[in-house]
Amino acid sequence: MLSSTLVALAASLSLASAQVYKGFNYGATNTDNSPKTVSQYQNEFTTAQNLVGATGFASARLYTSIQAGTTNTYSEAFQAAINTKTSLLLGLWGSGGQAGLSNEITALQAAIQAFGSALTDLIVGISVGSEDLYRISPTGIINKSGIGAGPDVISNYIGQVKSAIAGTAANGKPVGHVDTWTAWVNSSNDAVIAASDFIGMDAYPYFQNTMTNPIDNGYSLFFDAYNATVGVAGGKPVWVTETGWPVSGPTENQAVPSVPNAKAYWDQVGCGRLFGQVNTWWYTLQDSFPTTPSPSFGIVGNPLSDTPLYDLSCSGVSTSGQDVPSASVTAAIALATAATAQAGNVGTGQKIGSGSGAQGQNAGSAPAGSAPTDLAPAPGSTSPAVGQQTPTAETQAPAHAPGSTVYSTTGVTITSCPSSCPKESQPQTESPTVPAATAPTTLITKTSVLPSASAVSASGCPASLSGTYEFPHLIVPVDKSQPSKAGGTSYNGTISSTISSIFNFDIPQSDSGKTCTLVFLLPQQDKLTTSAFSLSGSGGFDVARLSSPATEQTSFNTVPSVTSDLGGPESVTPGNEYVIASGMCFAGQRISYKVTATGSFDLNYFQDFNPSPIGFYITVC
Ligand SMILES: *[C@@H]1O[C@H](CO)[C@@H](O)[C@H](O)[C@H]1NC(C)=O
Ligand SMILES: *[C@@H]1O[C@H](CO)[C@@H](O)[C@H](O)[C@H]1NC(C)=O
Ligand SMILES: *[C@@H]1O[C@H](CO)[C@@H](O)[C@H](O)[C@H]1NC(C)=O
Ligand SMILES: CC(=O)N[C@H]1CO[C@H](CO)[C@@H](O)[C@@H]1O
Repeated sequence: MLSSTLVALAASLSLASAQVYKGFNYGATNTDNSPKTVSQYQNEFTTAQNLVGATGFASARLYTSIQAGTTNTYSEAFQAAINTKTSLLLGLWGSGGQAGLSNEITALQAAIQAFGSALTDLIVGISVGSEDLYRISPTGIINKSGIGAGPDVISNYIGQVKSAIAGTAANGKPVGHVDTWTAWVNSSNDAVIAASDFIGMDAYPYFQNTMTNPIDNGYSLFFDAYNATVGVAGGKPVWVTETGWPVSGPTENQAVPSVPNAKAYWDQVGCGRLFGQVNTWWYTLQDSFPTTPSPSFGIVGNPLSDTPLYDLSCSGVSTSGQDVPSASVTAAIALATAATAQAGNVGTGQKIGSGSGAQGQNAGSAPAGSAPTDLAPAPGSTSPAVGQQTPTAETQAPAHAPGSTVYSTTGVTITSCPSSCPKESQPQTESPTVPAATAPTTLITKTSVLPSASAVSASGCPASLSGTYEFPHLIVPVDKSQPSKAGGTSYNGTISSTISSIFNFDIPQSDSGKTCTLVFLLPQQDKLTTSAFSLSGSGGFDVARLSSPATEQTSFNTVPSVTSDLGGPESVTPGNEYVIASGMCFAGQRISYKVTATGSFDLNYFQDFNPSPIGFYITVC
C-alpha cells in the first residue's frame, strides 16, 4: 500500500527534469560561534558527497555571503565550494538593515569579481533573507526568534540584489527568499512572492507542536505545508530549503526526537518525495561541532564522519512500505486530494526560533559583526552576529493545483491565486460584462436541500465538489459576547447563538462569465475521515453577503455592512447539501459571507475539502 502510494505520488509529481539539486544547510559558525574556515567547509562538503549509502548531496545552502567575524569579506565557503564542485544556494542575511544588506552585496560582488565563472557556474540561486518574515510574525515574536524584516523590506532587498548582480557573471541567476511555510501562505507577504524568482520553504513537523505531530504524521504535515506553499506561489518554483527531524532533544507535543524517527522522516519525506524531484537542502549534515545543540538535527555526529547516524540509502522505502505512513491524518490535518482544487490547511506553525532553545544549528552565518546582532543566540551558539536559523517549523498546508486555478486552504489566510489575486484594495469592478450580476448574490433558487451526493443546483452547477470549486481563504469568527474582540483566523466554521463566522472567497478572474453557487455541505459524521463537527440545538442559519471583505481584525462591532441577505436553511441535518444561492461569479473579487445562526442552532466544524467535504464552498460551472 505504501509502495503504491509512493508510485502514485511520484508519477503525479514528476516534473521533470532539469537538474534537481540536493544537499544540506551550512551555517557560518560553529556551535561555539567561532567562524567556520575554508578547511572546515571543505571537509563538510566532501563529507556530504561521500556519505555512506547516499550519493549526490553536492549542494550547499548558505545563510550569508560574509565570512563570520568580518564586516564584508566574502565567505570562505565559496573557495571550498569551488574546490569540491559543490553547487550553491547563496544566502544574504536580510535582517541586518540596509547597512547589513549592503555589506552582503559588497561581499558577494567581491567574490564574483575574484572567482568569476568558477563561482557563478555553481550558483543555483540567491536567497535574500532567511525566515525574516517568520521572525516578525506572532509566533516568531513569542518565541523570541530575533530581529526580522517585513515584506516591503525584503522585496526591496531582492530588487537591490538583482540590480547588484546584473552587470556581473551572476547576471540572471534566480533571486528569491527563504521563509517558513506559514510566512509564505500569509497573504500579507505576497509582495515577496511577487518579487522572488523562487520560493524557498522551511517546514518542520517536529516543531508543529500545536498539531498532532508524531513521526507517523511527519509526511502528511510536511506535504500539507509544501502543497500549501505551492498553492500560493503563483507557479514559481518552490524549493525545500530546510526540513529534517531531530535525532535528539526535547519532545515537541507528540514529536519525539530519535535516530529511528530521523531515519523514518528521511525515508518518507526525503527519499519518498523530495530527492531527485524537488531542489532540497536538508537540515542538516552536522550541527554538533564542537558541542551538540538540543534539539540536534545532524545526520552525522561529532566528529565529522562519512558514516551517518542512520541508513541514508532509501532502501527502506522501496522495500518496506511499512515505513511510509500512509498519509494518516488527524482531525486537524487535511490532505489535499482534490484534483483540480486543492487545498490545504494551514497549520499553525510553530517554530521555534532560533534562539531560544531551539537550537542552534545554525547556521548562521552571520555576518559577523555585522548586523544581526540580536538574533537569537541559541544555546550553544550564541553568537551575536549570527544569522541563524534554526529550524523552524511551521507548517503545513497544502494545495496546489497543477494547471488550474483553484487552490484553497482551510481557512486561514491563504491567498492562493495563481497569478493575480484579487486584492481588497482593488476591488475589481463588478463584473464587467454583467453589471448586476452577482455571484451568489442573485438567488436563483431559494435554499434547497439536496441529499448528499446528489446533485445539481437549479443553476445546473453541482452542489457537491465534483467539479471546480472555491474554498474560503479566510474564516473569521465574530462573537457577540465579546464584541470588540478581533476574530483572527480559524480553521473552523462556528455558528452559534453568540458566534457568527465570516467566510472570504477569492474568485479568480478566470471565473468571469461562469456561474458561482454558494453551497453548504454537511455530511454524516461517519463519512468524515479528516474532519469532524459538533452540532446541537435546532434551527438553521442565515447567510448575508457583506459590502467588503472581513480581515483578521474584524470584530463583531466592525463587521462590514450587509449588501444582501441570501437567507438559508430553516433547519440543518447531517447528510445534506444546501444550495444557498447561485449567480454570475464575482470574477476577480474577494467576497465575504457572514453566517449567523437562527433558533438555537449551534455548529462547530472543521472546514475541510477532504472526503467527505464539509463546510461552505463556491462551486463554479
Ligand atoms: C502576516 O504577515 C505580516 C507581515 O509580514 C505580519 O505582520 C503578520 O504578523 C503575519 N501574520 C501571521 C498570523 O503570521
Ligand atoms: C500534495 O500535492 C500532491 C500533488 O498534487 C499530491 O499528490 C499529494 O497527495 C499532496 N499531499 C498532501 C499531503 O496534501
Ligand atoms: C473545530 O472543530 C472540531 C470538530 O468539531 C473540534 O474538534 C475542534 O475542537 C474545533 N476547534 C475549535 C478551535 O473550535
Ligand atoms: C505561540 C507559539 O507558537 N509558541 C511556541 C513557541 O515555541 C515553543 C517551543 O519553544 C512552543 O512550545 C510554543 O508553542
